[in-house]
Amino acid sequence: MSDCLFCRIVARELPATVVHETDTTLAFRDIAPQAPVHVIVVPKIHATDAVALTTTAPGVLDDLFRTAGEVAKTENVADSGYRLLFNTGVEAGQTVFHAHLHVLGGRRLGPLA
Ligand code: DGP
Repeated sequence: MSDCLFCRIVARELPATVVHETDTTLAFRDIAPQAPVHVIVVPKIHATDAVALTTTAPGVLDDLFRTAGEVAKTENVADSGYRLLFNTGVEAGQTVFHAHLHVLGGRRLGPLA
């Protein structure tokens, strides 16, 4: 989708600090990090949110988690622990309507609001 921010990052039309890439996923640093490690993992295919992705490209959800696991290792938070989070819909705080998995770590994270 040409007007989707994360599609444009996937297409390399917009810059991002990429930390990991597979055939189906791209992982890059969040522009406004909420923790020392804050990486966004997106499917290369467009889907509005994670649940929509289960219909659009079911297997890719597994790929997102696999990539998140690799990111956790390379960012050195795999042993200490990290948070994986999908915001889904406006009330949950989703602001970019292309499915994305947040990988957060590097500090003790508080309870979810
Ligand atoms: P969410 O609130 O769950 O939709 O998360 C969207 C995240 O995307 C938010 O943490 C900030 C991040 N973000 C927004 N615009 C950009 C951008 O242009 N580049 C990067 N790297 N991250 C962005």
